[in-house]
Amino acid sequence: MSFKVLVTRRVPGPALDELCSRYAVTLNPEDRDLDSAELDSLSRGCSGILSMLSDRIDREFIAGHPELRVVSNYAVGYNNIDLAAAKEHGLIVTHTPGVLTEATADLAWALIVSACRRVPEADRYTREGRFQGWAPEMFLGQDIHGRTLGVVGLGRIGLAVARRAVGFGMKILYWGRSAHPEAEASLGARRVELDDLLRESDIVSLHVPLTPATTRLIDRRRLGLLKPTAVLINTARGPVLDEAALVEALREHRIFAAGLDVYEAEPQLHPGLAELPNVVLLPHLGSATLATRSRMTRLAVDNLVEALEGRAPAHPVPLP
Ligand code: 8YV
Repeated sequence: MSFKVLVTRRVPGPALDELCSRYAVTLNPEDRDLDSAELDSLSRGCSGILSMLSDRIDREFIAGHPELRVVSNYAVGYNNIDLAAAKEHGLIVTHTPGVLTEATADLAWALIVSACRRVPEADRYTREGRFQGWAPEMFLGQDIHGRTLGVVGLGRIGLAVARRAVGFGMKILYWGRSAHPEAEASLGARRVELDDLLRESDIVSLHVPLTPATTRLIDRRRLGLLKPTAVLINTARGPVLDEAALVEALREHRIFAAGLDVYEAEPQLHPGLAELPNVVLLPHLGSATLATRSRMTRLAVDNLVEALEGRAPAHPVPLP
């Protein structure tokens, strides 16, 4: 049976072509997000949507599209979807966990190394022709090896980040809803209270999903607990962190540096953030490798097809 399906952005990999040959697919031809009016009109009569995390699938949208049976989100996160409304309307929601874990952990480490060793700052300096010779105090950074990594949220991605820290001879602290005896045994990770993790860690990396409980988890008070030499990394979701308070902390050198892949009002940056030299800024690249994004396409397409064909998709989002 053929279904009407909307794909809100072109995604890499052969699975998209398979979807297009199977169903009546409307594919956003432009390299930009759909605005809410476009999303609304292009979704008319669709049974399925392959959505991006930038598409707001809120209560009003869900209520306005009663024919919709499945939203297959092209991301592990699903904070763009109103799950309570999905449940009320019998809508199936799926996501793409697992396949992007390692790529996102790699990117968190790219930010750790870049922020600790001031890589982008030094790169700019060199290409601007300002390198006049080696100097003993030029671009002094923070050691990574042998220091303490604090992982906030030891889920799939947090654990992959922690595993990499073993190669750097780091001590690992973690904070999370539940204990992880396996990580404690194999990585020597120690579970601590969040405030203690912030006080004791040299590098703090955020890996919690965005929920009401984690919104502004790292607020002004908690930022104040970090060491003046600390480096803070966020590859999770922007609103987990108070970006205005972070700008102040960086400007006043109350922490050493930060590395961000996500922002509170993405794609906007908090005023002043881009002017600071002690922050590394990336445009939400967590899973951005061709292989990973192609695997995400495979998963998102399979989830969509399974749900539309009346079978259980492999990666449903549990509804509240
Ligand atoms: C992406 C992500 O970079 O999966 C997520 O939740 O944030 C990352 O994989 C992006 O979401 C791709 O849509």
